[in-house]
Amino acid sequence: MEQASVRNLTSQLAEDMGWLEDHCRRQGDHTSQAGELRLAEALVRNTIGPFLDHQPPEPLHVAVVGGAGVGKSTVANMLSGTSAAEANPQAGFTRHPVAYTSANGPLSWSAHAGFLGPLQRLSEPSPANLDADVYQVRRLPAEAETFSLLPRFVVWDCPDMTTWASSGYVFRLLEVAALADVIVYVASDERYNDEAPTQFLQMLLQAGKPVVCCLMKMREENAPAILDHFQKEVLSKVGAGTVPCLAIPHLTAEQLADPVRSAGKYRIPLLNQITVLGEPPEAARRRSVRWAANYLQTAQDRLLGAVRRDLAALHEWRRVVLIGQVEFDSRYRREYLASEKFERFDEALVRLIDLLDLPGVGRMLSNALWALRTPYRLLKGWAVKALRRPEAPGLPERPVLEQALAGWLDSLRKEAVRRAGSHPVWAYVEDGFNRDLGDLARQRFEDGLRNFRLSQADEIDRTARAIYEELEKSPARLNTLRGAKFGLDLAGIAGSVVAGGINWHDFILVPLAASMTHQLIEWLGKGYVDSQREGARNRQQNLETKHVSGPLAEWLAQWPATGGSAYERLNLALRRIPSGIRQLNEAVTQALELNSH
Ligand SMILES: Nc1nc2c(ncn2[C@@H]2O[C@H](COP(=O)(O)OP(=O)(O)O)[C@@H](O)[C@H]2O)c(=O)[nH]1
Ligand SMILES: [Mg+2]
Repeated sequence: MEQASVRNLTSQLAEDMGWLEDHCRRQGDHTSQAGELRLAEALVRNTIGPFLDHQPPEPLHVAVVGGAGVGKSTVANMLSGTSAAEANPQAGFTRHPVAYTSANGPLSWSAHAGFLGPLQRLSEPSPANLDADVYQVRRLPAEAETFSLLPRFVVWDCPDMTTWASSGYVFRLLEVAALADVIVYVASDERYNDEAPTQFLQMLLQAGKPVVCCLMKMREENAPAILDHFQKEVLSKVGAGTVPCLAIPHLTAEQLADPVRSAGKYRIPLLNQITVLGEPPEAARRRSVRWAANYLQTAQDRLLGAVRRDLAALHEWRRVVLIGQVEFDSRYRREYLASEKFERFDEALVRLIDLLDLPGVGRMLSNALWALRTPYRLLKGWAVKALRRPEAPGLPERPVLEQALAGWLDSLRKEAVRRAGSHPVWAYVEDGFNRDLGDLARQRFEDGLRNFRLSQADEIDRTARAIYEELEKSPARLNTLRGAKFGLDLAGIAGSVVAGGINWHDFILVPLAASMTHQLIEWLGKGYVDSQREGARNRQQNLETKHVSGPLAEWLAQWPATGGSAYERLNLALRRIPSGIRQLNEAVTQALELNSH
């Protein structure tokens, strides 16, 4: 992959995850997922990004983490061989990450674009309790190198792991934890089982970070028991396989003041553990990168799971919209289409019947037959009038559609109000209705209606015309039908003459036969036209769905995720993250292979 596209990929992925993280935090109820997302995005920008950008493996990074007041700064001092970190009895003193590096070491590692994400590097030295999204780098005198991890490692003293909700500095710590090639997890005897730090520890282990544990401040004689207890009660529960654990019993004031000379007994084994994990640096860094990429892949579902509730709510909204659409369509059918006659079809029927009469000489015969049918026609006209049930006049189309729309929008609004407490999507929709969602929907409806009208006029006309045009266009078929009808007429007349001989009965039977054959033809024609009419009704329903209710339903269902809303951004992030993770994994695999040759 090209260098530029690798950079785009990492920054896009980190940005999308960052957006999800903020989204989770805004929702308030899944801050631990926000924490995982933060770790994931920080792995992308602080570990994978620089590696793909060919950053050299040295210096490695070691981060000292743990609960409040457990002795992190004290341990950081042991690692850096100084007392530069402010060990402070006040819990939560360290509010932003502080890096300790050798005066001679390179600083280019901090120059990578996006390094530590939102944390700005402080240019002026400041106390560690400055509470802001910053980090600082303290360069230690060269002598510190003699008895410490410097310059091979940068030592990071971090803010406390207290609670997920704590005023935001937990996220600063995660930024550095993601960067680290080695984690030193510090716990003190009185609080090594605290819930939040244990969760953090578990998360770091899941992310494949090599961890060394330091248990602090116990009485020397209690150390073995406490180490044992910690293994059983904490490490085995978080699924940690073999995590090296060291005890650093309560130090004297003198040891605290000068850990290099006075506390070597505890310090040297700790330095050894970390050095082993960083040897050789290339391998250590490659392992960090491999694990980071694996973690993204395996934790993906859980990471995106944080927003599953949002997706479920959006899905539910869509379902409710579609239920409304079904009701809208069936109201249109019930209240309008079912009673609509489509008069064009009656005209078409008349023309169809007319067509079946013979032209030319045949016309005269037809006229004669027509005359013969006069008594029947008069009788029928009278009967039809007498028997016709008064029909309920159908409502005009527009008011029916308008009422159906009002009903639809009303039910959506009620549903939104009812569910507003269950998920912010519903509150968002309710708010939309309080503003202009109803008006916007009505505008959409009008647009749809206009398109519907255009296609509809055309459609009915065409179907009705097709009824007789088709026949007109095929003279052979027309003539066959005409012949058949005429034949029927004659047969009927001849039949009645034969049956009764020629006498006065014929004045009744012949017109009756002519009328009956005509009625038969009319019925056949009417059946045909009626089936065409029903077909037209169905097509009209489909056109309505296609132009009016369908587009409107789609628009309404999408509405919460459009117009720059949070849900629009959410959808975008959800689309991009999985493919981003896959591509990043491919790039990592490729780069690791290249590197190993
Ligand atoms: N006497 C004594 N005090 C300690 C020991 N470890 C830490 N402390 C003190 O406990 C307090 C908190 O330690 P610190 O390293 O600042 O903890 P942090 O908040 O985790 O960075 C400081 O006042 C330290 O001096 C120890 O082994 N012996
Ligand atoms: Mg501290």
